[in-house]
Amino acid sequence: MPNYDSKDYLEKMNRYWNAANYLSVGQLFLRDNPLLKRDLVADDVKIKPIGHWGTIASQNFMYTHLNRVIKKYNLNMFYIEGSGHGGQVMVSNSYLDGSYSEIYPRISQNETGLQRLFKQFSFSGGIASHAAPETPGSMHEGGELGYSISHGTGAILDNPDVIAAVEIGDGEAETGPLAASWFSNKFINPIHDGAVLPMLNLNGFKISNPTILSRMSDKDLTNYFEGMGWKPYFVETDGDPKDYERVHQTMATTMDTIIEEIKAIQKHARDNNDATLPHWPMLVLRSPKGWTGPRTDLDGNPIEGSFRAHQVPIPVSAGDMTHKDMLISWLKSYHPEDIFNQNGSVKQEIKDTTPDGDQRMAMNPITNGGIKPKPLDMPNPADYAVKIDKPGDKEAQDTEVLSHFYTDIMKRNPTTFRGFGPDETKSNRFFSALDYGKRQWMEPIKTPNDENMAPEGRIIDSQLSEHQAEGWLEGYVLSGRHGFFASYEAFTRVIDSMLTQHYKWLRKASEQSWRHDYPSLNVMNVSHAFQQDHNGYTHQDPGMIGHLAEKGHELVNEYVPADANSLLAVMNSALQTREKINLIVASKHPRPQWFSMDQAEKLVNDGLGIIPWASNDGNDEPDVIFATVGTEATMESLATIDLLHKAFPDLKVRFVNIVDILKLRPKDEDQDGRGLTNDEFDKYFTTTKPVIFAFHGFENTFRGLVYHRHNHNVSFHGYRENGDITTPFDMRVLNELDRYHLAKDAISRTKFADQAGDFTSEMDKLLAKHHDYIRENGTDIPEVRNWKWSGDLTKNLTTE
Ligand SMILES: Cc1ncc(C[n+]2csc(CCOP(=O)(O)OP(=O)(O)O)c2C)c(N)n1
Repeated sequence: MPNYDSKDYLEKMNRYWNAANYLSVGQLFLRDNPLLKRDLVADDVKIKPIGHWGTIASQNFMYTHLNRVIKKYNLNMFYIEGSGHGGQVMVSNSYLDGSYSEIYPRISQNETGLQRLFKQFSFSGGIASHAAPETPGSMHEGGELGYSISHGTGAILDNPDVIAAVEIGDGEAETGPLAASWFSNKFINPIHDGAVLPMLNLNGFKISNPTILSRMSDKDLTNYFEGMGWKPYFVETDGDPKDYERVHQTMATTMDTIIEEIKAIQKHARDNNDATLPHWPMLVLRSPKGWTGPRTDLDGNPIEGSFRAHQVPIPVSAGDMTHKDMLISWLKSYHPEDIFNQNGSVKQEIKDTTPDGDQRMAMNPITNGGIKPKPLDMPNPADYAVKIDKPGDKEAQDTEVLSHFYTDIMKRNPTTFRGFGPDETKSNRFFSALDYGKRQWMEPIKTPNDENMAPEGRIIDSQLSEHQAEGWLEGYVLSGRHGFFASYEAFTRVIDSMLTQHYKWLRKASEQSWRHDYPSLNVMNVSHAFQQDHNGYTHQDPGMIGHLAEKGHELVNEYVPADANSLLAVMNSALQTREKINLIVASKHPRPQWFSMDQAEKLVNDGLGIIPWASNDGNDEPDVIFATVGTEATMESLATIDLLHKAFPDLKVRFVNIVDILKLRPKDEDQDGRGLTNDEFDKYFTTTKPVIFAFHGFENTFRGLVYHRHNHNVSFHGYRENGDITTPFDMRVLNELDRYHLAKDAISRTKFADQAGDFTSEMDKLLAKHHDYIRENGTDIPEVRNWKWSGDLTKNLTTE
């Protein structure tokens, strides 16, 4: 075994670091002549070098030292590249440890492979300029900054042997999500979970500004991080940043201390069953931006140690070779003759500093679908179903019913299923799951003031941060486990760009044949737009439906179940899907229950269905079709049918409930094959009959979904951006999603329109009564409060 502390070993590591830096600069500029064996000519250089230099050498330095501690301490570790845009880092290091060529044999370990490696970077038909799905060892989409610690934390939950080495840019550290994510340590259980090692790179600059943290003193930084529960260790390169030997020595000693401390924390906790919240160590590396690169630009301004190092620091390209000597001397400063053999392969003594097999960070299985991933062991959702004797007879809280299902999933899958949320699990009525699973919480627990808290909880919802909760879930599912994130509907908008980034990850990852797949990301929008009567307008926004629908891709599912059994059937399906973003809009307030478990399962399998007990059109074409999406839309439409049937007994009605709303999209439109064909659509909705489309969501989202269909006789009633603190029914009236507006609209579109004068006046009177009554009494009119589905419509029919 080598002496990892010897001068000789550190000297080899320095050569390895040089190699990684050489490869990274080569990727930025070159498309040929990778070993500079001949004079550098314009054709050897990219026409437009694109990429980032500033972050590279410091990250390569960290990677070099992580390789050392992995070998020295036999670690199971993976790397997250937080500051993004330094795409060469993980590529260069995985090339040096051989994994890149194993995954992409075209990029071979010789001069031809090097040439291809250089050319493909940030190049048409090539690879991204930041850590991406095509990057071996990455489980983190590095384009949008801010989520590195949350992703690392999600991945090490329930993975006690793993350390997430998370590099964080000092610019990235200024983002809201990253600043919030220092709190992740409050939720890491040293017995059952692994560890996160944050490595903050204070390189001093962002794109063109200094960074805030880098201008703070070590004392203030120490106070800050200690206050946040971390124990910071500083490694600084100032003095002479080129004094590499000293910096390697300091870094090696510091990394030893950090790893030994992590191990000691875990050993103590595990030997003594003591999960007391520790102060986990972290690294702060102060190094110049653009370290080891060109020192000044043509005007004498500093590049190294300045924002000028951020992207491409010197003006060399195929079109302008005037300063090619700057590039050549920069590349040669890494001594390629000490790195490469004559045929372009990397010298063995350099390769010897990297770990082997799956211990290479680029090959750690946690970053590629997880360590021994397994499907969930699912209970039967029918065991939790609400028994339906007569549709609408019973009320239930859909999420409360679902919670019992979740509880048993937790029991059957004690280390692979978790719930996440921003302090809303109780508000969203997941009572049973909280009672059984508890919230994971490592700070002191104060009973009876606290409730359902435990160091080994299965739900993490005790930080009020949508970014954190969703980011942890992403880390958890990208490392092969299962779960859900449940939040207020209006505030999942806070993380809509995170969902976009996750979507991009899934899309690109699915194009990589070597990547394993992942469990889906389940996002539950509870406390939704029509159940915010107590919080009002600020809490109403169903826009996530439109945001994700716009992707036009099968990677997104959107379910809006109308009752508890439909929600059970939806979650039973969603939790078993792979590589999707499942958006589920769920009701938490007591609402009438409609569908038997069999009906609910069929609705979810088919995506939508004609409901026989609410339709009297038999085999004929109806006079009007009610299409509904969601709890309130379904209840109001059924109430409308009751009103209409009483006034117009001959009116032929068809009632269609839609659960899987993207089924409405035309088959093969955009990149989505799941939708109904026109023939299928016409069977549900005819080509000419009026469709009163009542749904949960902005109207344009649904207009877009049915725009290309034959039937344009569709009237839309969705969320019209109207709201207030008011009564539950008034929330619907304000958006004309209530029974009285629906009834007026429906009848006016049928052959009974001419006879509808009295009926319409009656509806207006009821709306006026409602208006005055709620202002006087603060509750809904008795006609609404006491309404129950009559079933009169089908009383004399033989439908079930
Ligand atoms: C959320 C987000 N905002 C802005 C950007 C644009 N951007 C890319 S790199 C960068 C500066 C990053 O600085 P830092 O994290 O310190 O990284 P480094 O200095 O290591 O390059 C910015 C603002 C981004 N990628 N993501």
